[in-house]
Amino acid sequence: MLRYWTAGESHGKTLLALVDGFPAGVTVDTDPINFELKRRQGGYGRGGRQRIETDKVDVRSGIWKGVTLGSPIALEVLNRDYKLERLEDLPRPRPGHGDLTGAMKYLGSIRGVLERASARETAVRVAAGALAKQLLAAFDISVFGYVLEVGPERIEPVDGTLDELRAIRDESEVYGLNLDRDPAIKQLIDRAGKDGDTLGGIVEVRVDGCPFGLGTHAQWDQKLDGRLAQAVMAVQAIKGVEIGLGFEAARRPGSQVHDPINYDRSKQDTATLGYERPTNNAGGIEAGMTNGQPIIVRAAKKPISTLAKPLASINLDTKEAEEASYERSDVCAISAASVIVENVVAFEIARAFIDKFGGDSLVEMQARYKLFLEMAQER
Ligand code: EPS
Repeated sequence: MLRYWTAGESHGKTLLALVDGFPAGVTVDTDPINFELKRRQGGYGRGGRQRIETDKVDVRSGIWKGVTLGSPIALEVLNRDYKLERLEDLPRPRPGHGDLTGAMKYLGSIRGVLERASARETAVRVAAGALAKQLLAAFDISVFGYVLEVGPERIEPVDGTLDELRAIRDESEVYGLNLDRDPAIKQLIDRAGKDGDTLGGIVEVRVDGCPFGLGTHAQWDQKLDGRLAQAVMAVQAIKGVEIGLGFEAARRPGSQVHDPINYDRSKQDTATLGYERPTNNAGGIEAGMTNGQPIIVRAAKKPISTLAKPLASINLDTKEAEEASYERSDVCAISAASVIVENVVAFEIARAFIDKFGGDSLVEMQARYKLFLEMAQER
């Protein structure tokens, strides 16, 4: 079973991810992991912290001569802005952050909760997901995330091949798929910043190349849509997750929701095994299992809760009404969210892949994958 945990505080010494159950025999290249870390730090609307940090992964265990051993892999990203011991507590909880809830739950400080609740922790989730992508790449599975909406504005994706769209996203300062929309989106973010406000948005992730049968209908906690929803919802500030048509499916009759099944023998060697669908409203998952179509996951992110023009709050010592505390923060982190959601989705796909094809070694997985495809083509 593939799984991971993280440790670390926003202004603590370090961030760690411990990845357990990763197969042996995968050549690990840290450059693509660092590329993802850099992308996560970027995007228009980020705050001063990102000028301090230069996130780089250090693989602390589990590899020998650049190849995984099948033993736990410890990933580390150091915090340059380590200053936790010097920081004071916050007196006035910020609405929307974990400040009030955590101080009550743990009967302690706000600082003790906010440091771990901070989205800084997502750096090592991205590192774990980017590692998982190197396993998926061996099976030609790609995971691609981008920004669809910022506040009230939509970035309608242009048409193009995956490679073309990737080039557009990597050129966009907001990580959208329509460069013409960048100026308006940047203006919107600038305005929010000037107003002391923040902005959220919607990101979409698309997974191409998954075979039939990742996930299972047989038990609730192994349904792939359920696992994806949990992983994505557990990203800081995410308030909604949709797969395929998502909430829109509820508004349409069945005839306009379900994807008709055709058969095209010439596509027998592709992920669909020839079972082509003119639409992909299911978002690649039926009954908790992949159906050979691209997986489509969307996530809604709320605006960052640290506001330069703070909302009403209470001083926890005096119980007097006061404005919420303000700490340096970002105006808009939706671009970063697209990188984070992309990578947590990648990890869940790798997990489901290992559940189906075993996870001791890459060579055994490849042999079992090939055998499964042969058997499924004959089904
Ligand atoms: C965050 C507050 C800001 C963000 C941080 C998340 O950090 P700081 O208080 O140090 O300015 O920049 O995100 C990151 C540091 C990061 O790497 O993503 C928060 O309160 O959640």
